[in-house]
Amino acid sequence: MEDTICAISTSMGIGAISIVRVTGPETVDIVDSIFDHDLKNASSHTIHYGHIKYNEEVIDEVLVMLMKGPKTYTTEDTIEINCHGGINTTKKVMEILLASGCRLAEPGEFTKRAYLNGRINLLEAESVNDLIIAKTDAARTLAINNVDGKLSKQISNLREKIAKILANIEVNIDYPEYTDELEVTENLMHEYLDDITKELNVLVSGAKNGRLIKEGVNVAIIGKPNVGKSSILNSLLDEEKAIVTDIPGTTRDIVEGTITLNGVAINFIDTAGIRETTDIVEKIGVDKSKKTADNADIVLLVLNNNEELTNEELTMLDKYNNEKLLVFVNKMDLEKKLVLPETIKDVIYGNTIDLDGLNTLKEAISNKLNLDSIVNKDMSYLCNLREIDLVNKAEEALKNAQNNLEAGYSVDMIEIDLKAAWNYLGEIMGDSYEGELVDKIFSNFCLGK
Ligand SMILES: Nc1nc2c(ncn2[C@@H]2O[C@H](COP(=O)(O)OP(=O)(O)O)[C@@H](O)[C@H]2O)c(=O)[nH]1
Ligand SMILES: [Mg+2]
Repeated sequence: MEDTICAISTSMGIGAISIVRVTGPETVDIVDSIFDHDLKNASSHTIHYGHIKYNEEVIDEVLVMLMKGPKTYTTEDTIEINCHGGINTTKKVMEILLASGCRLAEPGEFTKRAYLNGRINLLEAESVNDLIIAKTDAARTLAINNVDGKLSKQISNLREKIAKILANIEVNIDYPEYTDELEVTENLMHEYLDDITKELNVLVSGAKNGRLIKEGVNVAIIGKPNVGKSSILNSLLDEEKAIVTDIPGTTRDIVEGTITLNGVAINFIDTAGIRETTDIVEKIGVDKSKKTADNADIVLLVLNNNEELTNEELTMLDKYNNEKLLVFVNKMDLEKKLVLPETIKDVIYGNTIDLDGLNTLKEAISNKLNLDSIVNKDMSYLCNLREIDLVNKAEEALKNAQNNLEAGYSVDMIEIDLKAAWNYLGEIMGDSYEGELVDKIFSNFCLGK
């Protein structure tokens, strides 16, 4: 990293303070040249009050945080200038830095340097971004846990296990005369693979939770017209978001709104009532409703307690009667005419006038997603697609290893799949491969004895 970069780290708008950040080898020299106090001889991790000056003109009164490497975010010399907020001053300080030898940083370049300089791994770097974009409490907790390296540690431990097995196999092959080293028999290999698979499965299934916490959950509210879908959305959101009338077919386009349950974003999507119709606009709405339901994480089918079940509703019960269906029987304040098939399990009863019914609905959604147990202060799940793709590949490689072992291939053939799994897990954290594996092998065994 030859050059010195700078960027505005706070968001651009009117505010009391803006932070301009500088990092790289020339950091101290550059900032010293535009600051009216000596920074070159100052000790590290100190704060300096003074003025940014350019061509004898005072630009701003600032605080300069001087942090010399390696104990900095990027490990390089870093300075943060706390200048006055507001667009003009902040931009001016940036302009002066650029004119004095800094280069404008690319997005994420400070964190990229932290990674390339070995201070954090790729998983932790990605988690920094997750922390910045987190919209809910759960997403924030997950991100900060991942930044702190809990997940990295879990993955590193698993890789360590795989590396030990690989080392064992290598020693068996290359140094058969070392009889004191453990011989990897087929039985032992089965044991090893089962153990690793179990640990990997925890990561794979945890990733589902990670996605749910990071991205939130989509709940499609569907049902025939006039059962109270839009009323439910409005009551949940506590605002008149969707139009409610007693005219069937009022909702035609999708209306959405988000609430938080256990710190997780739950996005409710109100849809047009599903029915046969010749109205072209309503028909498009009905098609959209069906698509929304197909793509949703949870389908909330609303029925009217005051009406008998229709064939169309039976079809919907049938179609979504799997993991993702929740049935809400609305209008319980009216006379009961609805009879539900006994096979339908997850049913909540209520009305949109009385809040209790909706609290039960919220609870049912939380239970269905298991939010109570998956959201906790110690959680650590993979949640980025790049990472999840790699953990799935690692799982695939392990399955191959299992299959090949069962098919009677020799243990050293299994080594190829194990190596692949080890590599994929390493890629999650951006580790380099062969060299590290070689080092590992020889650090585990005292072959020179
Ligand atoms: N009695 C009663 N009427 C309700 C209830 N929920 C909604 N409604 C009424 O049912 C009609 C249709 O409601 P709406 O939310 O527009 O239904 P949608 O077509 O399914 O979106 C409106 O007149 C609502 O006021 C309820 O729990 N009890
Ligand atoms: Mg509606």
